[in-house]
Amino acid sequence: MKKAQLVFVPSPGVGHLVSAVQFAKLVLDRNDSFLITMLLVNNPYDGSITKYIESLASIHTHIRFIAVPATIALPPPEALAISPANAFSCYINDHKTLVKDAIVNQVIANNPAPIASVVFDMFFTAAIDVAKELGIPSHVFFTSNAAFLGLMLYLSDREDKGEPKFRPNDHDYIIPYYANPVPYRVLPLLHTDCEYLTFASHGKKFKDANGIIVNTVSEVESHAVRALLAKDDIPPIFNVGPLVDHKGNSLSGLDAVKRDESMKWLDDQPEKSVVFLCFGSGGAFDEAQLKEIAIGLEKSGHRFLWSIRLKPSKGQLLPNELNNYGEILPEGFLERTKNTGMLCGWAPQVEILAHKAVGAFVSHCGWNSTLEALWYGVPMITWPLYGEQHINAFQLVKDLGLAVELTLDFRKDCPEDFVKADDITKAVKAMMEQGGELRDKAKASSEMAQKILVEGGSSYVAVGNLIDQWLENK
Ligand code: UPG
Repeated sequence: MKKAQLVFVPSPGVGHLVSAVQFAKLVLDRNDSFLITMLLVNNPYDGSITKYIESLASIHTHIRFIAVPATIALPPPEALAISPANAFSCYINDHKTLVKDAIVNQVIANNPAPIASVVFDMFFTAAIDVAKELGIPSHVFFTSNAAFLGLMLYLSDREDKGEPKFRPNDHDYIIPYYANPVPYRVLPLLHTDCEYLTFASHGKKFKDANGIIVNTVSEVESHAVRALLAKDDIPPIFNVGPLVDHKGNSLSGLDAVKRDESMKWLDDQPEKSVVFLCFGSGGAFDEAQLKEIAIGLEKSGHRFLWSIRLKPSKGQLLPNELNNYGEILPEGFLERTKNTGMLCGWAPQVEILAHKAVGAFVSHCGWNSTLEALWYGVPMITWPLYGEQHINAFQLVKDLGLAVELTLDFRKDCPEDFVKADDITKAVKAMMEQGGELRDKAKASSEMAQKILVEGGSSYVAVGNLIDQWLENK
């Protein structure tokens, strides 16, 4: 069979890379006539990514990883703090020419097989122009959910109609992709006009692509998926999720001894008795908040496995050994909880969620974490930190009934935002002691998610349709 090429350009963040790589693998599993090249943009703020990519490259020898030269000036940390989506988008999109050069000189020049598509991350919409200049189709790879895709399209429509940006005293918004009216407080990522415009302008560009690939479970997000289907000014949507890296231990920062320690500890715990706490690739807290979490967990009386990370404040060194957290946590906490609790650093999250001892997941509601919990039927407790995590948490609690609310509007870098120990205790107890209904729902969603990937399932069909589109484009 004649080969076709695909060029993937993911964003340089763990939460974006994981699903892009999973998707590339899935495409190759379905049709190994594709040659896939991943063009990788440098992310010096996250050293763990380099390790992750090195391990990926050694495992997935059938995917070619090419680093785009690291010559673009980095957004200064202050710009990232003020307007993260904007600073991150500008940085990635400034790679436009470098990406074009890489496609011409390293992909086209090395192989005569035609490129069926440039599959680019939701933040790298300049890739559409690159693809157009080269006469190649392009597809958005949307690493978050269908409802959030809808929200970005909705913002772009509001802009086109000259409607106002979001303001604190607005009534809750009726956004067709969410079943319930959405309050301003769960949209902190759109509170500044600059961030609002960033998401609106990416949303507008999506319309110029040849398709939008979404990492979601259509049957779980049925409301959003239906609303997107009803929209007639967007390219075809392919819901190909849930893309989960079941061997997630190739991820950064995890050493085998620590992994074994956590897993062995879980093996000794009763079924569904452990609350797992983990807050994604950027989830760290200050000392006071860590202390408060410890108090809340201890008071709940439930077992816990906590991926703990301290946010470095100026001049402060991170405790590099977990035992050193004893100095930060309440006096005697580690001793008192030594039979019921376990701390870890970077967690083997997917393996933990798959373990029968885990009964609930306190999560920042990053979309990969959400899909991983969904796959393994673990009900969630919401503690969003930044990005679109708040609106994800809102959707999980209010629209989908898959999570208990701990907070929906905590902002990671807002010193006045603080989650109290009592609220943590209450949410943990609510889930562990009265969460039967949520647990049943999580189980049902898990069964659904596992069905749709196999032959005849909606994701399976979507991937097939996409591959057909690519091969016709060839
Ligand atoms: N993970 C671990 N161990 C840890 C922490 C994370 O294995 O200790 C893994 C986790 O299993 C998941 C990934 O790292 O596969 C994290 O992804 P995600 O849950 O999506 O969180 P973020 O890294 O925060 O992801 C970014 C954004 C988030 C967005 C997501 C997808 O912060 O808001 O939903 O990208 O676009």
